[in-house]
Amino acid sequence: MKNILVIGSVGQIGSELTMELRKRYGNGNVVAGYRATKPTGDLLESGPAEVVDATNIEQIADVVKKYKIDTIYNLAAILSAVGESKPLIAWNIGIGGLMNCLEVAREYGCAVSTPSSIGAFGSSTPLDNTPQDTIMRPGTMYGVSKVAGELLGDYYYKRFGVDTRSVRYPGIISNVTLPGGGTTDYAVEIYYEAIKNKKYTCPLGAGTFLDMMYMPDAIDAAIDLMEADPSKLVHRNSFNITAMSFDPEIIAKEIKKHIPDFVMDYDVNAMKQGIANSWPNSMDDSCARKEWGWDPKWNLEKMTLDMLQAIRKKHEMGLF
Ligand code: NAD
Ligand code: AKB
Repeated sequence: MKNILVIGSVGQIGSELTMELRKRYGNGNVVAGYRATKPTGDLLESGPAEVVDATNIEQIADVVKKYKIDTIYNLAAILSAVGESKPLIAWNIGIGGLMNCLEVAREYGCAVSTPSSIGAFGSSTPLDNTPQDTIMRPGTMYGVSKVAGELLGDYYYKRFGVDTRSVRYPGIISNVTLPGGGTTDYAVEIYYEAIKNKKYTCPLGAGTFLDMMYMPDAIDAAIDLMEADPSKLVHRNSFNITAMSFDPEIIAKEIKKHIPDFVMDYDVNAMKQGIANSWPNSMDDSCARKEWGWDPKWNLEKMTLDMLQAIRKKHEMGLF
């Protein structure tokens, strides 16, 4: 990777991935692609930024030509909860946007990374120790687009030799940019509410186990996979990866170790609960470990300490 375009660079993952890519490959070599919201602060000032709507193939091609892009990270998506009320938009961005990236990549010889998700699985999938290769019949538009996206990635690799690689992310927890409307957002919101109000009302019920990951591991995974030796890759789209699995009770207990008067109650959101119930409790990520050395560094204890420190600092600065 030398010249990189990140589409969706102001989102939860994009805002941190773009900065890490700039650190590793040079500020001028990583273009922050955005659609409606212009990047601000370091993201805007540290390197090039261009309007790139994933649904506009000319815009992607123009930026690829202008900056001699060799790798596209396509992060444009509508996440699971929002996607249920906007299925057509979710499909057009998730699949129309991906098709545009793949076609541009085919013409200009780019590699493409488009994250998949635990949302690609559904209630007929084995939900414990979910295998890499298993039944995938999701019950959400988000999941339908993720399965189709995985298949398209493999198709463009096999049919046209486009270097497509991707991970199936679990819920990503971070403290820079808020999550964009998913089912796992609660695991970020709980930290903000713990700092601000010492109280959180959880939309998922006790006992709802889901895979999760701290952002630094998510960023490393995205970059390490694109840097991996292709001769070692048996799979391509997409690799199960996970760092921890917990339910709301477990994360609340961990927060209480640092904020003893923190309390959590429940107001279960039926739509989010239904989605969460159809997703894995915990995935088997042994293929990622074997094929490209996936090895997460952050567990719940370490992450909670770091999250609370970072969010407390933001609160003291009056940022929320
Ligand atoms: P996000 O919603 O925070 O960011 C997505 C970004 O894409 C936003 O900035 C949005 O403005 C932009 N966007 C929307 N439509 C666009 C378009 N037509 N053209 C260009 N940009 C557009 O999402 P995220 O959490 O950063 O997720 C990034 C990717 O990772 C997505 O594919 C998502 O499905 C996947 N993922 C995320 C998580 C997670 O927990 N965050 C977990 C699994 C997979
Ligand atoms: C969501 O909940 O939609 C995302 C995801 C796990 O894909 N965070």
